[in-house]
Amino acid sequence: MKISLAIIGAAVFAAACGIQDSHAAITILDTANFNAPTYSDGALSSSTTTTTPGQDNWLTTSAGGTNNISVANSATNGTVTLTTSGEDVRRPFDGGASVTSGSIYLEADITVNTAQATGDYFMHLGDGGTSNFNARTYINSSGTGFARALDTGSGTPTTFGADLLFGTTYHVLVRYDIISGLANDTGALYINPTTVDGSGDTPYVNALNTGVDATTISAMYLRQGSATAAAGVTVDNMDVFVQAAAPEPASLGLLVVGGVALLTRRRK
Ligand SMILES: [Ca+2]
Ligand SMILES: [Ca+2]
Repeated sequence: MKISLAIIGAAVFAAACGIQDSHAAITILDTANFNAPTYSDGALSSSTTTTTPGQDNWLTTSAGGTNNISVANSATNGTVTLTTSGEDVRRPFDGGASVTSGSIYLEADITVNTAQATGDYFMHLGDGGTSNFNARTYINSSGTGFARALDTGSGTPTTFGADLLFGTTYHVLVRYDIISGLANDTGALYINPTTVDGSGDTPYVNALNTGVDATTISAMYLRQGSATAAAGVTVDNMDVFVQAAAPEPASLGLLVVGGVALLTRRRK
């Protein structure tokens, strides 16, 4: 929450100064840093059912109890590490929020340890259930390292980006655009973007539109893919956010003036 308050504060300041900032109003829908005291070492969810909350409301999506996705090092700076096969998990957006239009953003810090030629997806968005998955982010082996790709829905990615390095932590940002109509959603994947929403950066790769477009996005997911295709990857600092339309600078200016007047009155 500190982050969003800081952003809102910066936005108010920017608006009051007449600065146009497209990232002004950000709403964080979901976040996970895998750190104590919220998290402790062990499975995010060990349930064999798909509806029983585990740590911090993480739910089993499939194969609970088999190669559970687990938190490590939570006392210092917790992370989760995905391998191949076994449990997949998801975390519904806080307060049951859902997104049915516009752009939605998923970000995380990832360190890839191993990858395979075929490639598989390890992180995505979805409708909160166990089968409708969108913004599927893939990793395959490439050159001496790995590469990433993004599909809007189910399918096989054909567009992998440039080679990246094993053992290096990258900040990845995924944008998914819900567009009215069938088979027309878009998106982009950014590596170490310099802007919050990637708007000032060149995408590492654009999403391939395949499968069924999203109608509702209401959870973030981690997935351990096929034994012959998936990567080994460590994940930290996941979150999902949307941008609200920024208020008009004029009305925000009045709001700031009103706030100052109120403070002045209280001090008297
Ligand atoms: Ca952490
Ligand atoms: Ca669409």
